[in-house]
Amino acid sequence: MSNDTSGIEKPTPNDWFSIPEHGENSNAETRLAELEGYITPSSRFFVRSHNPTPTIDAASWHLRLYGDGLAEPMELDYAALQAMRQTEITRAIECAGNARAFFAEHYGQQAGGAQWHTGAIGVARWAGVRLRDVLENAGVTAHACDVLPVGLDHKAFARPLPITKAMADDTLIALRMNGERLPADHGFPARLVVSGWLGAASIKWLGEIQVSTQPLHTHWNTRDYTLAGPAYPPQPPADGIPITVMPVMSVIELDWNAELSAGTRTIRGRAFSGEGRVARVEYAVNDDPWRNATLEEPNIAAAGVRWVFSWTADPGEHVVRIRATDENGHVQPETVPWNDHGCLYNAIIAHTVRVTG
Ligand SMILES: Nc1nc2c(c(=O)[nH]1)N[C@H]1C(S)=C(S)[C@@H](COP(=O)(O)O)O[C@H]1N2
Ligand SMILES: [Mo]
Repeated sequence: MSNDTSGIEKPTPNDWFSIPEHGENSNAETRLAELEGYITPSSRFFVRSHNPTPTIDAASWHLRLYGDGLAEPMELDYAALQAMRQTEITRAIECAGNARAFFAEHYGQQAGGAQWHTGAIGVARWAGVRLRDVLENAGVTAHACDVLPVGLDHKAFARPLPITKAMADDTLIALRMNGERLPADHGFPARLVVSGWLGAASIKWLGEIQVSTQPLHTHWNTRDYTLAGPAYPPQPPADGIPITVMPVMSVIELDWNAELSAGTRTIRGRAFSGEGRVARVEYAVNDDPWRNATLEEPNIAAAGVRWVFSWTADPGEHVVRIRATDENGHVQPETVPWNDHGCLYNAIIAHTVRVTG
């Protein structure tokens, strides 16, 4: 059933969310057309879970740290994490499968998985403890290589990350989202926020963290969330290239196949790069040349920027294209090579807009 969101706790009304085809009952994407402002309210933040939202009692919850990369195993409860130094960062979380539906548009064949349009991205203020502080308290050794956070959801979701990323300033064990305790659907009582990386790295409902002196592998960095297919060499034991940083991408804050009335219209959207700040956003209407959109403050690395342009819309069918460039000079491409899991579709998208007279 494609409209079933029974695995999500919060309301997912039609004016805030659309439900991707071939998703699980715990998937809902944000309708970007209904958003205002830089921060995505938690009530409207997309949900991408592989299992229904679990109910976790913070009073009896523990985070267990173990593995041969630590001096000794350790357990922390909710109060202990709250008592540690808290840091707040503003960051996007974007699913690696965001815009997967466009593989079908482009290649005439669906890539397997939830058919997201462009709403599997959101920006929030995340507050909590640096993962580095927790690892250092647990006596992380110089030989630590990989860190494996494990979720407490049914069929525990788990995806490793290298120790260097785990120790970064902006890798957090978040306890709060947008000034409130984490909502259940977004990982209560604690989730990881791995800045700039695919959403799948930001493990929700954290239960365990293994620290290993050896490289670690799970289904989620070997058989999914990889770039696999004819254009990509396998990296055994992975079927392709395990995805890390998210590429430069833009979204337009209009519904898919939007209808507008004729006149001077303000077109808005966002652009994002996992690697840094966005340097430029351009737009092109029909066959007109590319022009610069205006970037609005704030412009935060790995959280993105809002852009705007004014358009004199005449009645008829129009095609609007957006192209973002990040500060490292990476530009959204015209096409993205096919990959079997339908990940990292960041090509320029042709938005059809119907203008009525
Ligand atoms: N425990 C757990 N963590 C998880 C997931 C999951 O299914 N279980 N999904 C991941 C994926 S694929 C994404 S894109 C993000 C989505 O975060 P959100 O639901 O808060 O938007 O959570 C990640 N963390
Ligand atoms: Mo994801």
